[in-house]
Amino acid sequence: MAPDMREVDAVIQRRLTSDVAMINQIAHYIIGAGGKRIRPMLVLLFSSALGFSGRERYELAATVEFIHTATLLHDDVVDESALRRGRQTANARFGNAASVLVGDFVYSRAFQMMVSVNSMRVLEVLADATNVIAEGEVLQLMNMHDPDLPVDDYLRVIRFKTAKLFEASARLGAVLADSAPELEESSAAYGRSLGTAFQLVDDLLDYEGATAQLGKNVGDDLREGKPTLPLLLAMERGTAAQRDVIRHAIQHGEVARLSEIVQIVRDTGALEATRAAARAEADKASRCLDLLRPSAHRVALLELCVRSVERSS
Ligand code: GRG
Repeated sequence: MAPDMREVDAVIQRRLTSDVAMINQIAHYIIGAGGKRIRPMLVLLFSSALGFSGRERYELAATVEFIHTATLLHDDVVDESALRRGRQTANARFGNAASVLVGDFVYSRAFQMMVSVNSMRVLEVLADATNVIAEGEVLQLMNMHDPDLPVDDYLRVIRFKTAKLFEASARLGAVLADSAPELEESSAAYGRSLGTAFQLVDDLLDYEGATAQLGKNVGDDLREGKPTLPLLLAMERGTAAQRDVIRHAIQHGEVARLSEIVQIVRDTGALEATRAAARAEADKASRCLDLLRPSAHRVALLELCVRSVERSS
C-alpha cells in the first residue's frame, strides 16, 4: 500500500495548512510524529478490494486520519497525558487551550474535506461516527473510578470511542465502491470487530507494554482510575486480597502500586485472557471478509487482524 499511502500523506500535508501560524505548528507537530495510519489504510483497502480506484479514496482516507488526530488532541487534554507517539503531547508542550482549539481546527477541516466528495451518504456515516465517539468518551468519563463496572459496559465504551471510527473507515471504502448492502454491512462489521480487538490490545499494553516501544506512558489508565478489561478480569479471578488492591487503585487512581498491580494482572492470567478476547474479535473480523473476492487487498485485511492482536506498539 506504500504508493497509495504516500498519496494520502500528500493530501494530509496539503489539507493541514492554515494562515494561522499556531495551527500549522501544532497540527504538524502531532501529524509529523507519525502514527500507524491504520484507519486511512482501512478506507484504501476496502475501496480497492471492492473495485473503486477514484481519487476520492485519498481524500476520505486523510479525513478519517484528521478525525483520529482531533480525538487524540482532545483525549490527551482530558486524560492529562504527557507522552504520545514518542514525543511530549501537544498539551504538555503547547498547553491545553491550544491543543483543544487546534483539535477543533483539525476536526472541522475534516468536515470540509468530506463535503468535497459530494456524497450525502459519506456525510451521514462520518457525522454518525463522530457523534458516537463523543458519546463513548462521555460514557468513559462516567465510568471512571468504578471498580464494579460490568464488562458489557466497558465493551460498549470501546465500541463507541474506538471501534466506531474503524467501522466508519471500512464502511466508507464500501460506500465509495457503491457496494451492495450486504457487502457494506460486512465491511462495517469487519471494522467494528477489528477496532474492538485493537482497543482491547491498547488496554492490555497499558499494563504489559514498555513506554519506549509504545511511545506513551504505561500505567496512564491506572493513574486515571480507568476500569479496563485487564483489571476487571484480574478482580474476577484474583484472591480477596488481590481484588482489594485493584479496587483501591481504581477508586483512587493509584499509580504508586503499578508494579504490584501488573504482577497481579499477570498472575491471575488476566493479560492472557484480554489477549484471547482480542483474538476472538479479530477472528470475527476475518470471517467478515468471506464475501470479498480473493485479492492482495483481502490478504492485507486478513493480515491486519493478526497484527492488531500480536502488536506491541
Ligand atoms: C473530536 C469527534 C471528537 C471527539 C472528542 C476525546 C474524544 C472525544 C475522543 C477520544 C477517542 C479516543 C482517543 C479513543 C482511543 C483510540 C485509540 C486506540 C487511539 C490510539 O490509536 P492508534 O494506536 O494511534 O492508531 P496512532 O498513534 O498509531 O495513530
